[in-house]
Amino acid sequence: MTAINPVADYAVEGEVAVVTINSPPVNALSQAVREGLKLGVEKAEADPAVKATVIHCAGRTFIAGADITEFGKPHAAPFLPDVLDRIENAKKPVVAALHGTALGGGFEVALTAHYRIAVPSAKCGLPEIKLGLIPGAGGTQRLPRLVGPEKALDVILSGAPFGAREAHQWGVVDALAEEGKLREDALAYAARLIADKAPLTKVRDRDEKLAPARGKPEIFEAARKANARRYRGFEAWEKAIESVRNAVELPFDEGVKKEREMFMALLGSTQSKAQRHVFFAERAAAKIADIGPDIATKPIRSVGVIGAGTMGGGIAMNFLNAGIPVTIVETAKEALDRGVAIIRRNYETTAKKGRMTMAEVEARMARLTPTLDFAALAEPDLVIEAVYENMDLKKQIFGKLDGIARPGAILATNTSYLDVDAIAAQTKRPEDVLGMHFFSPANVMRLLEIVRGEKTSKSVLATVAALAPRIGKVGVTVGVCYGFVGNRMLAERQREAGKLILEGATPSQVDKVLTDFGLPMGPFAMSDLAGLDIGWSAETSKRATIREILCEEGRRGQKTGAGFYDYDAERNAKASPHVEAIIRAFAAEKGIAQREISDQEILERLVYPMINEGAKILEEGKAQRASDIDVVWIMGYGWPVYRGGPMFYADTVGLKTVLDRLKAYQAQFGDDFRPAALLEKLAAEGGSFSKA
Ligand code: T1G
Repeated sequence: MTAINPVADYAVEGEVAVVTINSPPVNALSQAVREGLKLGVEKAEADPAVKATVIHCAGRTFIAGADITEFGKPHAAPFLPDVLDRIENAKKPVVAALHGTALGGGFEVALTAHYRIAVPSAKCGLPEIKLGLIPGAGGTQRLPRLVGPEKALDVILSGAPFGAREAHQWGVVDALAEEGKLREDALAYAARLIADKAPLTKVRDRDEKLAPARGKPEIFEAARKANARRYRGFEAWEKAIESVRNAVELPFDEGVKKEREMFMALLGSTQSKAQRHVFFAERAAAKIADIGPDIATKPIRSVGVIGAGTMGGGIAMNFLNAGIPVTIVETAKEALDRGVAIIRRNYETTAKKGRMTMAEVEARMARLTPTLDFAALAEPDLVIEAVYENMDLKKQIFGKLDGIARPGAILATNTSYLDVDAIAAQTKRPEDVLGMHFFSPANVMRLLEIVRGEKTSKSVLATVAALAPRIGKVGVTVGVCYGFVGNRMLAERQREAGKLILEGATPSQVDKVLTDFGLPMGPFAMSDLAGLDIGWSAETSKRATIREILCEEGRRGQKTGAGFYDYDAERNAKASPHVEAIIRAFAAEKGIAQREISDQEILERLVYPMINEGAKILEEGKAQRASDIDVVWIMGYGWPVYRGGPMFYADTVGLKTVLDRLKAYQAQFGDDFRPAALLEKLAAEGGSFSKA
């Protein structure tokens, strides 16, 4: 065994050379890895004793793609296309031995080998679309030559990995190794290739899967139709379709050249920079400054949920899905039965869509123990309170829970806004108390705001942070303040939205500005969905706001068929002239001048105060880093990933621009727009949030 460079070594066993890449954590195609591959294959080519070469990787996975940390930095030779040429034009068969996740450029390396062997647990894939890219090293040209354009389009447009067994059926992988015996089976496979004088088949020369697709533009139209909704606002997906079409219609070298051009253009695009930012932001969010691997975590073997309403039921499902038994507690049988029935119905709906078997539905339901007996909460390692947003009730529950939950149990509140420290103070164990703020629908939205109380112990925090990925959530640790991070910023937007419709904009215009921006829905559609009557009471209502007027008229949102919008039986929204008249009359009563308001002003007045609030959140230390705020908004509210999150977006607009616009609005509308000190500072320094 000789070292080729710090991340690659070379050995010869019999007549087979083995080039081993070892570059933790995922053998990404850094400059050193590219160099190791190139020199290793060249060494094998020059070695007369060698008749075939195996490329494989040490550690957890075969090459998992280009090194995303290198993007945007000056690229050093050898460049990936040159490395791939060396492999594909080798005079001796090259075998790629796959384990773990052979993704992106890693899978493209494998596609330039003459043969591929994989362990059954291995996965392949081209996830570049998730980074706002298309495969940039031949993936859009070689994969269609193995599986045909339709399947290649599925793989490239979904970005989803596929397993080795499937790859073997598709002819992408030529042989399956025994689990845990990849190296030896790859060597044996290479030896057989030598013995059989196996041909040096290049994927690039194969045409049998392309020929039937020639002259069939409908293949690409179908792909466009099937993906238009999902990729609304994104750029890369249409380039991916174009590039696969080139594979069918153009000679290989021309197709690869065009692929590279499109890839390089996307690499420099704001959308791809945003999506790469989010890739790292999601991983950074899991890192808590003062919580190292030395902090012991507690076992979470069972969970209690207080409240079987929409949130309690959704929260319970997350744990049932992760195989963790749940005891769900209600005060009334009817509410308990209803909550359990909704959980079952959700699972059965998933099963009807073929995404779960009925056996799995029953297995999950078997892990659920519904009860009216609060004392049952003496058992679980974690108890999550999910009753409605009323501080007195939450305090009363935690006081009671303190006397029932077993010592060392973690006590969490799902509150969306309220003071977690005040709730913790109701117990004799505030160190065991924190917030676990799920986002509705709790079994779908990936965000979990982990609200760190003043007295929350490091062990409790570390335990819940480690639990988040186990239940399919991205945990973001936030500080105690009204609305924490997401809802505190949302309040800024809701306030401005309410003012804009009194000044002349309509609910539809305001909502459309945000849906055009890429959000799934605007503030008024969102209010109708949630229900206008949250926190409203007929007793105290006095037509003081548009919302009160609508609630008093029975227009309480989608659930009543009318709110800001009118809804048909399928809950399709339509602008309501009646609501428009209410708004105009209300504004006239208040003496608010009406005017045409531009979409740009609406966008700035909705988004810039959110950014400004984000700056204050950072100043106050209620979020660890700006990218955490981006993760909150992408995972919790559907902020378009191709815009990177509110703070990343501010950097792309330019902090000086944001500051100037806030100052202009402050002069016109007052101190709701007063710029945060951090924003002033960064703008003055020409700085950015992502580098703050
Ligand atoms: N580059 C750099 N670092 C990477 C990386 C990559 N491609 N993939 C992962 N990491 C880091 C990650 O930041 C984390 O670091 C650690 O590895 C573990 O990752 C030419 C141009 C491979 C399935 O998109 O999907 O090839 O936080 O926490 O959950 O056409 O990482 O520990 O410091 O995610 O076990 C295409 C992206 C690139 C794959 C492992 N490839 N990675 O998941 O661990 S573009 C990808 C993943 C490309 C070509 C184009 C996952 C994983 P740290 P992790 P995991």
